[in-house]
Amino acid sequence: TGFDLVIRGGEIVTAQARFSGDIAIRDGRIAALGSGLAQGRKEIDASGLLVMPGGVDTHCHIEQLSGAGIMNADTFETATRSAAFGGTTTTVSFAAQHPGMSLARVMADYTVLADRGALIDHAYHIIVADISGTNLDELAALMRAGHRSAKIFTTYDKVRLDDLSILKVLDTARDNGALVCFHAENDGLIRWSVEKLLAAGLTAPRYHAPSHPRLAELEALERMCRFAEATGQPVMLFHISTREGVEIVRAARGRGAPVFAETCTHYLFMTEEVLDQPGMAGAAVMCSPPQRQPADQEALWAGLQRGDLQLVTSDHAPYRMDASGKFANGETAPFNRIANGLPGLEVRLPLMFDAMVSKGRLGPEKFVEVTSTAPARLFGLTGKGRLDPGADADVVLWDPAARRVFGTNDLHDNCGYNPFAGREVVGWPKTVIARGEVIVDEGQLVGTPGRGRRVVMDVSPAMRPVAPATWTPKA
Ligand code: DUC
Ligand code: ZN
Ligand code: ZN
Ligand code: ZN
Repeated sequence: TGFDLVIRGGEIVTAQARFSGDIAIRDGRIAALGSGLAQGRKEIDASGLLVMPGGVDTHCHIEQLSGAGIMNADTFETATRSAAFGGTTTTVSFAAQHPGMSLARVMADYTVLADRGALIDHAYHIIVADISGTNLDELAALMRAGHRSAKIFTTYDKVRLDDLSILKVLDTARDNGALVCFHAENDGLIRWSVEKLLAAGLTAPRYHAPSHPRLAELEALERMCRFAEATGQPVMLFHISTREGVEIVRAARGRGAPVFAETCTHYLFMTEEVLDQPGMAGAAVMCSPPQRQPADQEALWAGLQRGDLQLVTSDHAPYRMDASGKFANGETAPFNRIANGLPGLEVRLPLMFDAMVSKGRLGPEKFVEVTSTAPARLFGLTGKGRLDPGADADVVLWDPAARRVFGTNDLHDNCGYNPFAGREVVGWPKTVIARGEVIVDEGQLVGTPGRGRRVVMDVSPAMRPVAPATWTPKA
């Protein structure tokens, strides 16, 4: 009955509190917290370190074919390795349906990929792009089997759903217990903007920003909030990038609509100017929605502080700067034919820690809350994101004084560049423990790819439907 591992003398930080003490681990779970705990078979001296739950990144694209048919640069092995080096111990990536595919089949295919390569525990969002045939029944069955998150696009050819299909997916989630996540941008406004820019000969990467106007985000966010209200089904609005977007979410939540929302690292730490680089260099940081203005960044931070936004994810979507990725449609492709996304799994926690703890913005408990505890709680990842006895022993030992300047190609994914090169952060993960096993130690990989397990999502409080605002049929 002894402890397998005792992490001794660190400063333990959870979403609720901070205190000096020891953490004991047995059979891959937290067994005890306290001071002067009994000797473990293995001991780690954590003096001078923060001891926190490992990061939970509930929005990342891994080994996924994009709607445009371009493959991510990462496999589960390279993506989860990168995550672990950055202190993240759980990912939720996408099982992506394309029209014509059966949802059950899609999930089976991604499961094979993750089982082969994942270094850390993982779950999936089911991208629903086609509800024909038996797909809604398959979706219901997957949800009941613990795949309790669906993801819908309101834009992008091939993968976007029309309003009626969206409402049917919301009904299916409501009946079975799940969250429905959205990439919410108005498709027509984007296409209309793209056409005008191309007609004017404006094709450089920086025109990606005006091609995804703020109003496209606002229209679709508002519509999805109204759908949540109409059906009573909880929704998660991905990657809020604008000040007005925060206001829409805040107003919806104020009306009692079951709406949750995230922002991503690159909206907090980059503005639209990053796209304006010589030649095609801006392609490296192109994502949708695009980065916005400094005033939007302030509004996003304020939204996090107030709780209008509950979490910060990476939207890790790696494409190499070559013909396999960003330039699959040619080295001088117009902005609308360049793969969208940037790597973020490894940099998310260091950037957020530097801003929130080292620079003092919102503090360490809130850092743990928005990067680990809240994502785990909302998505029903019951054993993750916390350090209470019984929780999975996913723990990061963080050196708050370590200083690092990001290099041009220093990440452990397969993307080939670091979009934050040159930026200094204070604070770095020293030792990363997953289910009681050290997987990264002092910059060395120790864990074995494939050791990660699928996390079954429980029905979380956030998934519980509220009364729909629309009529219900009367007998
Ligand atoms: N935007 C998305 O919506 N998904 C992947 C990458 C991106 O930039
Ligand atoms: Zn697995
Ligand atoms: Zn998206
Ligand atoms: Zn995404």
